[in-house]
Amino acid sequence: MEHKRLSPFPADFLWGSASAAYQVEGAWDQGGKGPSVWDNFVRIPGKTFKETTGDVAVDHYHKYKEDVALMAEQGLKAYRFSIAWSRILPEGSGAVNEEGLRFYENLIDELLAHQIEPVVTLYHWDIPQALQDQYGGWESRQVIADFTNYATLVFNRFKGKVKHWVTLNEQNVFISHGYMLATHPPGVSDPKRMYAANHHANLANASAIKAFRELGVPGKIGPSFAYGPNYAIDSKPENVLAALNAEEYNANFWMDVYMWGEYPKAVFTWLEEQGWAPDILPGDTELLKQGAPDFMGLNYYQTATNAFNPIDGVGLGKMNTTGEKGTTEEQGIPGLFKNAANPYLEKTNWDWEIDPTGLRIGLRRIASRYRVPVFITENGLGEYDKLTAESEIHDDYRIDYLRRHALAIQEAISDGVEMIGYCTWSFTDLLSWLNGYQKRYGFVFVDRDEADEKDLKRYKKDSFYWYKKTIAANGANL
Ligand code: BGP
Repeated sequence: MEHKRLSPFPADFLWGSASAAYQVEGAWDQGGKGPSVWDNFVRIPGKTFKETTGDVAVDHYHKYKEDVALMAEQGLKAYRFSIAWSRILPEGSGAVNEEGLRFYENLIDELLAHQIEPVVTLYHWDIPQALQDQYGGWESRQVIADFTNYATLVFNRFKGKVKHWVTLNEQNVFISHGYMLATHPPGVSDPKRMYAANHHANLANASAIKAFRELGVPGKIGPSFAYGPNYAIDSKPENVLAALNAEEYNANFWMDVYMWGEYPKAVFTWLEEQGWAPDILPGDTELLKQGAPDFMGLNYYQTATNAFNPIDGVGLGKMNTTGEKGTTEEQGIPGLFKNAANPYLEKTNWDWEIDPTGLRIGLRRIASRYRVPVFITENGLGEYDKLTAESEIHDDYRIDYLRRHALAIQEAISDGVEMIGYCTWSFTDLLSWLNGYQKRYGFVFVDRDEADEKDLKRYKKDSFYWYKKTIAANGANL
């Protein structure tokens, strides 16, 4: 279906950009902040690329005014950032750290003073270490009440100023990396524990949304989900079935629960067979259904292409965290599906397939299945960038990536998908959890690397100016 004429972006479309507390703030032990699980995890040898940490990150905690000034210069309409739970509640629950609340209040006020809408993520992976120590974090049902208490505190403090709220960022990623791949904290590899923790995260998400409504907070709330739409490698029926398995297992398994409060039947049956199904207690389904989001937040980076995988086939594989193209290992779920290279798509140096049409497909699938507006809360290109002798960064590859993805959004809008906005990942360069500082995403280059914090000076990349023009034209220049 090719549109001859594209519909324009809505007049109030939020052209934005995003970050997460641990990846930008630094000041990990300042301002009364308690440690989060990431503060400890990065100190375990071999866990991150070249042992990088977010101790200093890009020092946004101290440089936020400078960063907001750059956002204002670009004409950004929205800035998505996350609140570090342990800056507000150093112990996870109990005593409130007013200094932490004040930092975010200052940031929000600074944004509003420049007509930039703050989009607040409540949780971007940094659960307080105190809760991990006390009861195993997401593995205990106690986390539902504690997360709701934290969310309520933040809602009450910032209601009226913040109109779009994100509950959990990429639950599918922090749960699978934390409890299956062991590449994120708490570094566990145990499917039974993973599905239990995941169920608690679902309940915490629903409970926070329910509280949001009960408090009468004006605005909209939803989770941000890392969705990579699945394709079959070809039309061989067993490969098409593998792609369906992947879509149900990797996507519907989360989004159906957010929207409908129920797990997809086939996946749940499979989990029961393995002995891994979470315990669904009386009242759980009711709570999940009461916590249906107002929008689906979509973090889109790539699609996945799938093929048949026999019962004794390939399992978990290593990711490319070095930027050496072609080092991603083959992976899948035996008996369900495996991933295969898509012959039609180019890859980044970290082996992420570049697929703007996949974004249109993903938007269409979400809109048709769930009938809610979509807010793209992340999309971007992680690449090596070079600061020239003239202090410029010629990231035409990033402009090309973002332009094609923005066009795919416009096509989806023309298809009838209701869109709230587009937050690119990321505004400044920042720490990539497992890939250090060399995998850059920003419109603004930050001069530091793994070995040396240097002066953390900010430099506008070519993409900065491109996005500025795009925002000014409300996307009419794509
Ligand atoms: C998403 C996360 C972000 C960010 C991004 C890029 O999964 O929500 O926090 O890191 O991916 O990923 P990476 O840094 O691994 O390249």
